[in-house]
Amino acid sequence: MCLGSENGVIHVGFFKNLFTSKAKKLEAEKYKIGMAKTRSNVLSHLKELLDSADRLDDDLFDELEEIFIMADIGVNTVVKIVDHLRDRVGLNDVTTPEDLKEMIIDEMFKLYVKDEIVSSNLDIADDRVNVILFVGVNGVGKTTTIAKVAHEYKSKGKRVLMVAGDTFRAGAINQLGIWAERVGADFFKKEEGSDPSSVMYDAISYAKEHDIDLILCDTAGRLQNKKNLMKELEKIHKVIGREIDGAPHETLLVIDATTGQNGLSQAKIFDDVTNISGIVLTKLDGTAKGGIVLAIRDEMGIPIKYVGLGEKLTDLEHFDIEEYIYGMFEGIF
Ligand SMILES: Nc1nc2c(ncn2[C@@H]2O[C@H](COP(=O)(O)OP(=O)(O)OP(=O)(O)O)[C@@H](O)[C@H]2O)c(=O)[nH]1
Ligand SMILES: [Mg+2]
Repeated sequence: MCLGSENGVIHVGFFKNLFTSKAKKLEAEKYKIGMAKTRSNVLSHLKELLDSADRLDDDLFDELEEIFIMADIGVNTVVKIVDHLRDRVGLNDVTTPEDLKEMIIDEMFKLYVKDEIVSSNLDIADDRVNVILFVGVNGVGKTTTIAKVAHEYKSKGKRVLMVAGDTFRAGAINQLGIWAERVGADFFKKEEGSDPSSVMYDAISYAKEHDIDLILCDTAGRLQNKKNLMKELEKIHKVIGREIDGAPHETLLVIDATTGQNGLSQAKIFDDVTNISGIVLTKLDGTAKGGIVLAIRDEMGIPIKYVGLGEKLTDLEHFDIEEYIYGMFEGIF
């Protein structure tokens, strides 16, 4: 990852030089628009704090903690970040709040990247039928995200099948059907109340007969009973895996950013019962709690693959930590 970082500290003014390609800059602008609330409601306080402070004392670090917690970075993660900052300030003999800005950004990058290459690409290959399963609690944006992903892959020339695996209510089936028509994707459904696993089984037969490249499976988000949820998801996984080797190739957990830490604890239940390969964080545009990205990464260790930045089909972005940080801090630092 190229961040212009040397000796652990990012170069002063790195925002200006962050994006050299035009395409990348354009993508970053979408984050900037989508994260306007986080930037203006919370992180602008950070600028005020650092611009008005004249030394790095305990009060300043306490206030930093408060601001990060307001941005929903999560208490454990915030404590980690601020402890690192205190240590580094001491070790590097940093004395001015201005220098601390670069360190804050650097710590956030490091927290996300850790020691590995974090890719937001999906495991999708050209020579097979690919299956992606979407899970998550009610109302987080599963169905809308499926439509957005379908739109993305249709635009890339793939044949996409949207599968109505949320058989719990008729409305869910219809909603997905309407999206499929709008996107121009194939659509597979059975009647309300059908066993979701049997829907998946039949949908895979359809996919094999119709040269489908990518199957996107909707699921119901009921969480009332962990045991049932586990059983249902296990069964779905088993059926899909039996019909297509190595499938589902991705199981994406959808989390609503506006529900903050609460959403995060719900999400952990899914992580307990099924093998999650990536996170989709929706409604980042509707919240001042954009810091939740860092809490999810730190507490769940699962990469964020997509972020939802609005309700339109094109309001879905592959997650990129540089663009995200840019969206949070641009104009503040
Ligand atoms: N602002 C904003 N709204 C979103 C985003 N993603 C989804 N929504 C909205 O969130 C609401 C719920 O979305 P759905 O896709 O129906 O959620 P779901 O998880 O399928 O819900 P259930 O099927 O009831 O479990 C809808 O009004 C969407 O338009 C996003 O990224 N930003
Ligand atoms: Mg739905």
